[in-house]
Amino acid sequence: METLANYINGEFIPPKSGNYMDVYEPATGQVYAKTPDSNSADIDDAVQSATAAFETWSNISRNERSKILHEIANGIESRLDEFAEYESRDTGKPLELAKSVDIPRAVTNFRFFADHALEFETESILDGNGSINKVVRKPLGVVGCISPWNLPLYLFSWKIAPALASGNCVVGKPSELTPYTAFKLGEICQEAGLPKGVLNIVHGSGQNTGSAITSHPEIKAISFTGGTKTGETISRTAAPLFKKLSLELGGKNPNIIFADCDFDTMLTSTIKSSFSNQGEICLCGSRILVEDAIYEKFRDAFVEKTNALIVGDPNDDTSKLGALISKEHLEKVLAYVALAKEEGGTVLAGGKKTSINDRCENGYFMEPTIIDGLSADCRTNQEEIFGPVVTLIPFSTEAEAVAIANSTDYGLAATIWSGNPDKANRVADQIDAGIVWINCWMVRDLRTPFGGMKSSGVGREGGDEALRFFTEPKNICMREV
Ligand code: TXE
Repeated sequence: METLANYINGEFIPPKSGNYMDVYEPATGQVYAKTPDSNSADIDDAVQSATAAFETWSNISRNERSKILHEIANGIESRLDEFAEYESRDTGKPLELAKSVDIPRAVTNFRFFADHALEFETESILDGNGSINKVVRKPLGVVGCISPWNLPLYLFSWKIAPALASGNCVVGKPSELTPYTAFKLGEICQEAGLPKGVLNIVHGSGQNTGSAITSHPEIKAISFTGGTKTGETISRTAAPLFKKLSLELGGKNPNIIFADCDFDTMLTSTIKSSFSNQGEICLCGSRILVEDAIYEKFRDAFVEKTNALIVGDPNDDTSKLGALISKEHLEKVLAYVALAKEEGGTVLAGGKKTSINDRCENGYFMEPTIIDGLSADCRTNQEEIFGPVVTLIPFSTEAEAVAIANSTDYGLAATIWSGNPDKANRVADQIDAGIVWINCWMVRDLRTPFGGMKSSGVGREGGDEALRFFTEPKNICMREV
């Protein structure tokens, strides 16, 4: 059994406490590795090495930093298949998805910020009365990046790349459920010539390692993606220390389907937005609002397509859904199906745990599930499930669709399907969500702001927003002499 190590000051080292946690392969239910459960002593070491590296890293040219980030991207890309296998083993997601989405996107994250940081300009503001304001931005120092298990390297790199590109040194923690690609990223950094201490990857639980990061006085900012409750806990710890906070939290995203949409395109996309990555993407649409006029037509076609999706061994090319992340998470998602039934819902497809033969017989698999007949305000329609479960909700007017869409505490993303651009834009304007897609889903230009409103988060990632977050502005106002 493999034993993972922390990557601190450019070296792989064991946790000081000697404590480890089991790492499970969700598709088999078997433990395949041990990962450190680091504590504040390890975080102290990581912060010390990051602090020591900061002066050099923040002062080398942007071009130099950019070159090294490109080398990291190249390093991951040259081992893409291998990294995809690690990611699929850790998460239970289909290997094909890890190969086509997760790892390529991690490569793109490093490349994008390597280039984007070069274009991030100092602003100049002339006041017309003889003075000029120059807004310069400096890196913060040592920053903390904490990421979840659903898109492990994709989301880890989405934070680390802008932090490093703008001159910060990082103490990063991947989810304890999916540590492997972050562990291997240390090798890539060594090969890419990233100076020691610039990126430190410390493994462990949220309770021990995560909280040691958020409470460390020398860590100037926390960029976090994960559950809303964890976001609350982190805010409570970090706010009194005046840390900058970027929180990307949960969602309960509505898909609003109008009768005048391109039905076939909408249906194909809705299958993806419901069940990609077993529904474990914060951007998945979990409440499908359908205009009365096409409700039955949509329901029947959607059920038929969903029943045709193959849940199977992540290593099989035919598998569209793999295993859920953990036994506990599978039980949580199944409990929501039971709750939906109690709340009066009808399960139209799926709803059960499913068994896969041979090596996957103890894996955490579940059928893609569709439920209808629930009120918009019941718990099933209000709480984040984060699994392959969607509900159907009919609506009759635009105003009703908007009211239902906005009726949860969340406000991450929404999708609108309509052949009428005026109507679609009018509705988009009224939806409380950080990201609204019209006639598409998951189309991302990395320059655009990414994040949620309400309980879905604070702040935005992506493009300039990320570089602003990881830098401190200073306004220098000079009067002409
Ligand atoms: O997230 P956690 P989990 C949602 C989804 C899911 C729920 C729980 O609803 O069911 O969150 O998932 C670290 N201080 N999303 O348990 O616990 C933890 O170790 C500092 C939405 O994985 O929030 C991990 O590295 N750190 C989401 C990271 O936080 C702490 C993606 C996320 O873990 C900590 C994943 C603490 N006190 C889950 N406690 C999305 N929006 O993409 C935990 N962590």
